[in-house]
Amino acid sequence: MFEQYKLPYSYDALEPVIDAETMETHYSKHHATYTATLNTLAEKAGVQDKTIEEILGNLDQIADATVRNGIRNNGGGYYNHNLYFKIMGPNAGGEPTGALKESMDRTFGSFEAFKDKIFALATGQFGSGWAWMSVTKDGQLVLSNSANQDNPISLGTENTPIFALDVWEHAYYLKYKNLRGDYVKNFFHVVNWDVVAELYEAALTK
Ligand code: MN3
Repeated sequence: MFEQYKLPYSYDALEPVIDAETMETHYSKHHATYTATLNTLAEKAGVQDKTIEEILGNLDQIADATVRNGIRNNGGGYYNHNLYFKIMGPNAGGEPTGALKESMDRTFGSFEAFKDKIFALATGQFGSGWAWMSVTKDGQLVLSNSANQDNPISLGTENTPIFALDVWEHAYYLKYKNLRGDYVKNFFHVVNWDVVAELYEAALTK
Protein backbone atom coordinates (compact mmCIF):
# COMPACT_ATOMS: atom_id res chain seq x y z
CA MET A 1 0.00 0.00 0.00
CA PHE A 2 1.59 3.24 -1.13
CA GLU A 3 1.01 6.15 1.22
CA GLN A 4 1.34 9.84 0.59
CA TYR A 5 4.24 11.61 2.23
CA LYS A 6 2.79 13.21 5.37
CA LEU A 7 3.21 16.97 5.25
CA PRO A 8 5.20 18.16 8.29
CA TYR A 9 3.84 21.71 7.73
CA SER A 10 0.37 23.21 7.32
CA TYR A 11 -1.24 24.17 4.00
CA ASP A 12 -0.62 27.87 4.68
CA ALA A 13 2.98 27.39 5.87
CA LEU A 14 4.52 28.26 2.50
CA GLU A 15 2.61 31.54 2.09
CA PRO A 16 3.15 33.85 0.32
CA VAL A 17 5.23 31.80 -2.14
CA ILE A 18 2.63 29.03 -2.41
CA ASP A 19 -0.89 29.94 -1.31
CA ALA A 20 -2.85 27.70 1.06
CA GLU A 21 -5.58 26.89 -1.48
CA THR A 22 -3.04 25.68 -4.03
CA MET A 23 -1.28 23.58 -1.40
CA GLU A 24 -4.49 22.02 -0.14
CA THR A 25 -5.80 21.20 -3.62
CA HIS A 26 -2.41 19.95 -4.78
CA TYR A 27 -1.88 17.66 -1.80
CA SER A 28 -5.38 16.52 -0.85
CA LYS A 29 -6.79 16.21 -4.39
CA HIS A 30 -4.08 15.84 -7.04
CA HIS A 31 -1.51 13.89 -5.03
CA ALA A 32 -4.16 11.89 -3.21
CA THR A 33 -5.69 10.82 -6.53
CA TYR A 34 -2.33 9.79 -8.03
CA THR A 35 -1.72 7.72 -4.89
CA ALA A 36 -5.12 6.01 -4.89
CA THR A 37 -4.91 5.24 -8.61
CA LEU A 38 -1.38 3.87 -8.25
CA ASN A 39 -2.58 1.52 -5.50
CA THR A 40 -5.38 0.19 -7.70
CA LEU A 41 -3.12 -0.28 -10.73
CA ALA A 42 -0.18 -1.75 -8.79
CA GLU A 43 -2.53 -4.40 -7.44
CA LYS A 44 -3.78 -5.09 -10.97
CA ALA A 45 -0.21 -5.45 -12.26
CA GLY A 46 0.86 -7.56 -9.27
CA VAL A 47 3.65 -5.15 -8.32
CA GLN A 48 2.10 -3.83 -5.09
CA ASP A 49 4.92 -5.28 -2.94
CA LYS A 50 7.73 -3.61 -4.90
CA THR A 51 9.11 -0.18 -4.07
CA ILE A 52 7.97 2.71 -6.24
CA GLU A 53 11.54 3.08 -7.52
CA GLU A 54 11.59 -0.60 -8.57
CA ILE A 55 8.25 -0.22 -10.32
CA LEU A 56 9.11 2.98 -12.19
CA GLY A 57 12.54 1.69 -13.14
CA ASN A 58 11.06 -1.48 -14.66
CA LEU A 59 7.89 -0.32 -16.38
CA ASP A 60 8.63 -2.55 -19.37
CA GLN A 61 7.95 -5.57 -17.15
CA ILE A 62 4.27 -4.62 -16.94
CA ALA A 63 2.68 -6.46 -19.83
CA ASP A 64 -0.67 -4.69 -20.15
CA ALA A 65 -0.07 -1.39 -22.00
CA THR A 66 -2.99 0.43 -20.39
CA VAL A 67 -1.96 -0.59 -16.87
CA ARG A 68 1.69 0.20 -17.69
CA ASN A 69 0.84 3.68 -18.92
CA GLY A 70 -1.42 4.28 -15.93
CA ILE A 71 1.37 3.32 -13.55
CA ARG A 72 3.85 5.47 -15.44
CA ASN A 73 1.55 8.49 -14.96
CA ASN A 74 0.09 7.83 -11.51
CA GLY A 75 3.16 6.13 -10.02
CA GLY A 76 5.18 9.05 -11.36
CA GLY A 77 2.68 11.48 -9.84
CA TYR A 78 2.93 9.65 -6.52
CA TYR A 79 6.74 9.60 -6.46
CA ASN A 80 7.26 13.11 -7.86
CA HIS A 81 4.93 14.83 -5.39
CA ASN A 82 6.36 12.93 -2.42
CA LEU A 83 9.74 14.45 -3.31
CA TYR A 84 8.34 17.90 -4.15
CA PHE A 85 6.46 18.26 -0.87
CA LYS A 86 9.42 16.84 1.05
CA ILE A 87 12.01 19.34 -0.21
CA MET A 88 9.84 22.36 0.60
CA GLY A 89 9.26 23.90 3.99
CA PRO A 90 8.58 27.06 5.97
CA ASN A 91 11.52 29.21 7.10
CA ALA A 92 13.52 27.67 4.26
CA GLY A 93 15.25 29.03 1.19
CA GLY A 94 18.76 30.36 1.43
CA GLU A 95 21.57 28.28 -0.01
CA PRO A 96 22.80 24.72 0.34
CA THR A 97 25.73 24.05 2.65
CA GLY A 98 28.41 21.41 3.15
CA ALA A 99 29.16 18.64 0.67
CA LEU A 100 26.08 19.40 -1.43
CA LYS A 101 27.11 23.03 -1.84
CA GLU A 102 30.66 22.02 -2.81
CA SER A 103 29.36 19.56 -5.38
CA MET A 104 26.86 22.07 -6.80
CA ASP A 105 29.53 24.77 -7.06
CA ARG A 106 31.92 22.34 -8.74
CA THR A 107 29.27 21.13 -11.19
CA PHE A 108 27.33 24.30 -12.02
CA GLY A 109 29.83 27.05 -11.15
CA SER A 110 27.76 28.69 -8.40
CA PHE A 111 24.39 28.60 -6.69
CA GLU A 112 23.22 31.46 -8.93
CA ALA A 113 24.26 29.49 -12.01
CA PHE A 114 22.36 26.44 -10.69
CA LYS A 115 19.22 28.57 -10.24
CA ASP A 116 19.58 29.99 -13.76
CA LYS A 117 19.83 26.47 -15.21
CA ILE A 118 16.82 25.19 -13.25
CA PHE A 119 14.89 28.31 -14.29
CA ALA A 120 15.65 27.61 -17.95
CA LEU A 121 14.64 23.94 -17.64
CA ALA A 122 11.46 24.74 -15.67
CA THR A 123 10.25 27.55 -17.90
CA GLY A 124 11.44 25.77 -21.06
CA GLN A 125 9.41 22.63 -20.35
CA PHE A 126 6.55 22.98 -22.83
CA GLY A 127 3.25 22.13 -21.15
CA SER A 128 3.07 20.11 -17.95
CA GLY A 129 6.17 18.64 -16.39
CA TRP A 130 9.03 18.86 -13.92
CA ALA A 131 12.58 20.15 -13.44
CA TRP A 132 15.07 17.94 -11.60
CA MET A 133 18.43 17.71 -9.93
CA SER A 134 19.57 14.11 -9.62
CA VAL A 135 22.61 12.10 -8.60
CA THR A 136 24.13 9.71 -11.14
CA LYS A 137 25.38 6.23 -10.24
CA ASP A 138 28.93 7.61 -10.03
CA GLY A 139 27.89 10.45 -7.73
CA GLN A 140 27.65 13.32 -10.20
CA LEU A 141 24.90 15.96 -10.05
CA VAL A 142 22.80 16.40 -13.20
CA LEU A 143 19.87 18.64 -14.10
CA SER A 144 17.00 17.72 -16.40
CA ASN A 145 13.35 18.28 -17.15
CA SER A 146 10.56 15.92 -18.09
CA ALA A 147 7.02 15.98 -19.45
CA ASN A 148 3.84 15.00 -17.62
CA GLN A 149 4.65 12.75 -14.60
CA ASP A 150 7.78 11.23 -16.10
CA ASN A 151 10.93 11.42 -13.97
CA PRO A 152 14.58 10.38 -14.23
CA ILE A 153 13.69 6.90 -12.91
CA SER A 154 10.78 6.16 -15.24
CA LEU A 155 12.85 7.54 -18.12
CA GLY A 156 15.42 4.83 -17.40
CA THR A 157 18.39 7.02 -16.45
CA GLU A 158 19.10 5.14 -13.19
CA ASN A 159 19.78 8.55 -11.60
CA THR A 160 18.37 9.36 -8.15
CA PRO A 161 16.30 12.57 -8.00
CA ILE A 162 17.02 14.81 -4.99
CA PHE A 163 15.29 18.03 -6.10
CA ALA A 164 11.89 18.21 -7.83
CA LEU A 165 10.12 21.29 -9.14
CA ASP A 166 6.52 20.83 -10.31
CA VAL A 167 5.66 23.09 -13.25
CA TRP A 168 2.18 21.75 -13.96
CA GLU A 169 -0.24 24.68 -13.98
CA HIS A 170 -2.05 23.21 -10.94
CA ALA A 171 1.11 23.96 -8.92
CA TYR A 172 0.94 27.73 -9.46
CA TYR A 173 -2.01 28.91 -11.55
CA LEU A 174 -4.32 30.12 -8.75
CA LYS A 175 -1.71 32.61 -7.59
CA TYR A 176 0.62 33.18 -10.54
CA LYS A 177 -1.77 32.64 -13.47
CA ASN A 178 0.33 32.34 -16.65
CA LEU A 179 3.53 33.61 -15.00
CA ARG A 180 5.40 30.34 -14.49
CA GLY A 181 8.70 32.19 -14.27
CA ASP A 182 7.57 34.15 -11.18
CA TYR A 183 6.55 30.91 -9.47
CA VAL A 184 9.90 29.31 -10.31
CA LYS A 185 11.87 32.30 -8.99
CA ASN A 186 9.86 32.32 -5.74
CA PHE A 187 10.07 28.54 -5.36
CA PHE A 188 13.71 28.88 -4.25
CA HIS A 189 12.47 30.72 -1.12
CA VAL A 190 10.74 27.54 0.12
CA VAL A 191 13.39 24.93 -0.73
CA ASN A 192 14.59 23.13 2.40
CA TRP A 193 18.25 22.58 1.47
CA ASP A 194 18.87 20.51 4.60
CA VAL A 195 16.47 17.90 3.22
CA VAL A 196 18.06 18.04 -0.24
CA ALA A 197 21.48 17.59 1.40
CA GLU A 198 20.21 14.50 3.26
CA LEU A 199 18.87 13.06 0.00
CA TYR A 200 22.21 13.80 -1.66
CA GLU A 201 24.15 11.95 1.06
CA ALA A 202 21.71 9.02 0.86
CA ALA A 203 22.05 8.84 -2.94
CA LEU A 204 25.86 8.77 -2.69
CA THR A 205 25.84 5.81 -0.32
CA LYS A 206 23.18 3.84 -2.22
MN1 MN3 B 1 1.54 18.59 -9.18
